[in-house]
Amino acid sequence: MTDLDFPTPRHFNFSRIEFLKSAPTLAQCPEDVGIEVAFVGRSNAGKSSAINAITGKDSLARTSKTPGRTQLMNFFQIDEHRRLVDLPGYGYAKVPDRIHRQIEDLLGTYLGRRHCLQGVILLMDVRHPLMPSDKQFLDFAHQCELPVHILLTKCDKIKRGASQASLLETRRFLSAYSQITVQTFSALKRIGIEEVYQKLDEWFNFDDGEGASNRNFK
Ligand SMILES: Nc1nc2c(ncn2[C@@H]2O[C@H](COP(=O)(O)OP(=O)(O)OP(=O)(O)O)[C@@H](O)[C@H]2O)c(=O)[nH]1
Ligand SMILES: [Mg+2]
Repeated sequence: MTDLDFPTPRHFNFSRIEFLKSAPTLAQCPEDVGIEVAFVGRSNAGKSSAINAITGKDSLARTSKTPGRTQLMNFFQIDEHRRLVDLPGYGYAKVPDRIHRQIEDLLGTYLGRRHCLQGVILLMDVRHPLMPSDKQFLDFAHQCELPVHILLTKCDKIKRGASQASLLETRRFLSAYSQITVQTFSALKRIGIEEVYQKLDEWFNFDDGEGASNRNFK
């Protein structure tokens, strides 16, 4: 375990974020240094939309009504030491088996072996949380001891009571896991953005001047 040896900005800031590269394999990813936070979830869950809402850049990550749009790992550079990663979606039934396996292998390799990966933002549609592929992902993350923060997305599509019920149900399920937090979210209405910032501040070691401690690498 080593302390981070790069300076900590005093404020969370995405103003300079830009697309860095797309990678089809772990070998083609940027050098495994600094800190990465990756967005994962079923195809069409809203990963790319969340990245755009969180960074305040409408067309940074490509969004689509057609599931399975993001098939490569897309890296976005926040600053010299920090990156967000938009990962391919899993669980889309219409993708041929061969592509399914390719995506699963890619996700497993990246999530299991990437040293600079500090945490994962898992997106699930608030109307259909904890699908079998999500549970499979949570087990995998648990085995790898990967911290996970869940966004129950598209909460603008249902009434507040229904989204709170989904939140409670998900929390109940998660009581068996450690290192997993959950919140409701809407990219469209920007609901829950502050909560996401708090989590990213923690993972990215952004210091608000209130004495946030150095984070360690895994
Ligand atoms: N109403 C609403 N629609 C959303 C929200 N987030 C995403 N969407 C819509 O859901 C669809 C899929 O969003 P994407 O962000 O492309 O989803 P993705 O998870 O990146 O999908 P893949 O790259 O295919 O895995 C798009 O039509 C978005 O406009 C949200 O918070 N509210
Ligand atoms: Mg996408």
